[in-house]
Amino acid sequence: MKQIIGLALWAFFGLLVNRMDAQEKEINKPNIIILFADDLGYGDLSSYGAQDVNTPNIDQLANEGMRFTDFQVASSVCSPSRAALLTGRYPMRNGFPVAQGKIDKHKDYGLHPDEITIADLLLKQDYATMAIGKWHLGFNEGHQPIDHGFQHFYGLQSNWHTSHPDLDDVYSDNKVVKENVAFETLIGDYTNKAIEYMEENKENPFFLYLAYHSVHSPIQPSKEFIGTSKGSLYGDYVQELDYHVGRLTQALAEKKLDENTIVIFLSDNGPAICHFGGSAGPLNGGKYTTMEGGFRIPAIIKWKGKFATGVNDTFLSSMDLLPTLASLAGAEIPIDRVIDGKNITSILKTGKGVSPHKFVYYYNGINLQAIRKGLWKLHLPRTSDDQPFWSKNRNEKPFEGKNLKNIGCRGLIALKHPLLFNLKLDMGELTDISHNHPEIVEELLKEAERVRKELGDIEVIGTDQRVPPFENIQEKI
Ligand SMILES: [Ca+2]
Repeated sequence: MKQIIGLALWAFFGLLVNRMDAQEKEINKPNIIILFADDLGYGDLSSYGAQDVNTPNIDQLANEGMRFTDFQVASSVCSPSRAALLTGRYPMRNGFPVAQGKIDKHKDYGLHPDEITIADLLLKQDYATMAIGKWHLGFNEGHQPIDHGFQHFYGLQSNWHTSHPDLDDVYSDNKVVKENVAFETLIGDYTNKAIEYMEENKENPFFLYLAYHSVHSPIQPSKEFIGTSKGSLYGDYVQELDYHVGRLTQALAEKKLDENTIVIFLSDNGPAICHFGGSAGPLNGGKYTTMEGGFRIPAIIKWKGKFATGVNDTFLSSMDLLPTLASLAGAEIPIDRVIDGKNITSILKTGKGVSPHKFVYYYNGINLQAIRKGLWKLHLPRTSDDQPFWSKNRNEKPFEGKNLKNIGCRGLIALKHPLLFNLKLDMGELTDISHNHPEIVEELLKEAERVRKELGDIEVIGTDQRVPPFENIQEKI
């Protein structure tokens, strides 16, 4: 009898310990919020040196978390940057190298069903998952957020626009719930939804991907924000974004969720300076270009009490988020494919460590235009014809190696010879030093040849390239 009681007690305590282990694991799975701004430039926030705007809420996030000075996205236009963040893979690899339009040509173009997203991985770890805001990775069934690991979606399929009847309609999951919405109402609506979602899921781990339209065109802040900045309407628009980020971080603190929530704030690409304004700060070029102004973005990561704080200069990529977040949530990182991002958990925890990236590639559309290795960046020769539709300018004369200051927002459209920059000394890419370092030029040109074979280029299909389902990939029509 004693033996039986002993066994029963042993089994009972065993179960109790198992249950406590399970609960412990649940508690340790952090909530994850990615706040993805649109077209916000490297110099658009006061914490990144902006003088004519005041962004106290995002600055506070930077003060309480880690602010990165060399964080890159994988494309300088919306859709490919988003595809790379969500899959941890270069746009050439995941099949989404050009921005998507509501055009007949792109009707079958969407994030491929075989791609694995951060949401897919976290959903398997029992996370609640939701995308709010701008999707821009496919219009049709099979390509929606709910087809890519998000249990719920609330937002627009693409950029807000009145040029097509569907582009100003709000979707909930895959159904239209509001038609012809006024643009200015979206940012508050999204923030309300996000706060509701946090409340509903405060007892379980959740992943919220909140992709604001701000500060993409139309530069149209709500009327309460007009005239609030020292800058233009664009500055007001940035301040409106800051206000809503503040509402979210405040709600997190009020719900006592901030100790178990990782908040990641970043932009999808640089500012559309030529068209709408914005600032890339000390960087050259902006959106649509492979200069640093297109690819290097403001990025802040905070996990109260768990991650290091301060300013970090390590060269990192938005593609690193997939393996990092997967590892923090206890998810398996896919091994049946190349994941270009690296697990940067130890850098986030300690604030120390070197970049895990040996080489990083800058594609504009399907054209390989630059390669980076550490502090070195080599721009590769190209013609205007090699450029995707957003960068073509057939009247542009090839750049001859002078007046890099004057290339402005258009970037280097045509280039006859490679240009080499030392980004540590010259983050503005103003002084070509290719003649002083022929060995670096040679090494990077050799790597360009290698990666073309793997990821593709103009007229080269790569061995690990997913090709979009339409002809003349770089053309709009
Ligand atoms: Ca964008």
